[in-house]
Amino acid sequence: MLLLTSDFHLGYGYNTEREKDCFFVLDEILKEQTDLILFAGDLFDSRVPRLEVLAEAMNFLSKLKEKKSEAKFIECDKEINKRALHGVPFISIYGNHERRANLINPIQSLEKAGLLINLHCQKIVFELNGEKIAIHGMSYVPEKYSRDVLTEWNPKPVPDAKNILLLHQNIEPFIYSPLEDVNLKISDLPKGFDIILNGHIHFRNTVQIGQGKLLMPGSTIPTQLNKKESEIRKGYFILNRELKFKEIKQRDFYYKVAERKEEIEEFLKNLKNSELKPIIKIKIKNTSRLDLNIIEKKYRERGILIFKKEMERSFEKQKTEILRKQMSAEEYGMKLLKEKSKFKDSDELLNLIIEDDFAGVEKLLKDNFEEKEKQPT
Ligand SMILES: [Mn+2]
Repeated sequence: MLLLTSDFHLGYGYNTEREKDCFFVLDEILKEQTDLILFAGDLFDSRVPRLEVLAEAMNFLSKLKEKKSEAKFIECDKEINKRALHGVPFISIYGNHERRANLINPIQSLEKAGLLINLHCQKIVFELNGEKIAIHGMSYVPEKYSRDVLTEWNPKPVPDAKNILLLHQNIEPFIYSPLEDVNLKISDLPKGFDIILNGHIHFRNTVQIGQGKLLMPGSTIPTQLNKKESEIRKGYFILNRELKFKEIKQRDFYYKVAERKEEIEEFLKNLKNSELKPIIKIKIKNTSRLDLNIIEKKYRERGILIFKKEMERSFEKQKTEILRKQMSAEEYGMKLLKEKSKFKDSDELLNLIIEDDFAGVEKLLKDNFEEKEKQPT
């Protein structure tokens, strides 16, 4: 049996009421009798996850090593740490939330410890119950390069095998947010794969393409908190003879558009009780002037309340906001430093800061800013 999943976003909601929610999926998966786990990117919510979050991920991956799997390793077109094959192998690509150009990312760190296998324009082949399973994977590349990188790699299905391709990209018409770039179209996808498992898209979807399926399992917790996410339950896919979706433990999530205070209170009063406090997002129409603090205080035991005032914002401003949200602090810092200063070594400076290299930072800044003072006397 194969387990197909994506976008755990471990670490999402840190320091909020929801900070433990991202870990629900790990317990659920550990209860499954699976032979292989295929993961399509964004294991973490951040490129440099907190140690608390990393510890949960490592604990999960090492528990997989104690479980039984019938999958037998045949070959991989890169050298792998054989320890990663113990127990239930976790075959992964990294997503946009992990990618760190030219720096080791958290998925690659876990790979070094033999806790998972990461693919980037590579494939790995197993045998399971007399059938060959070939897993091909391309980790996230910036959208403007996605088609070129995929075309150049040109993955070919292995004959007489079940072929699964892991991706983490926008694929038109499936786009994470309408403000993001998209370069790949369904027609660009390579032919002959039984399943293309695509991460990045946080709402679940399945599309038949030719003989195969484009499968987007969605994130395992709601992160976008939009209407679409409120309509689709979270979970993962299991592939035995048939493909089956399994819902995981999660909070109910309601998305409500309202204008008047009475309308909001009516809605909140009539919510059905549930074991976990639900997430309630209320979008307030432009025209209303409400004291949301009062409503929040009165109903905070009913649910995790998120209010959003509908405002008129320019497309450009929205785009900047979205871009900002998707960038890590490091990417955003890099962008601002480049745009707003003439400091030529901004990339290096940020890398040194991220690496916590005190001496390096000091030297770089001294070399750049103290030159004038050092002139011969
Ligand atoms: Mn994601």
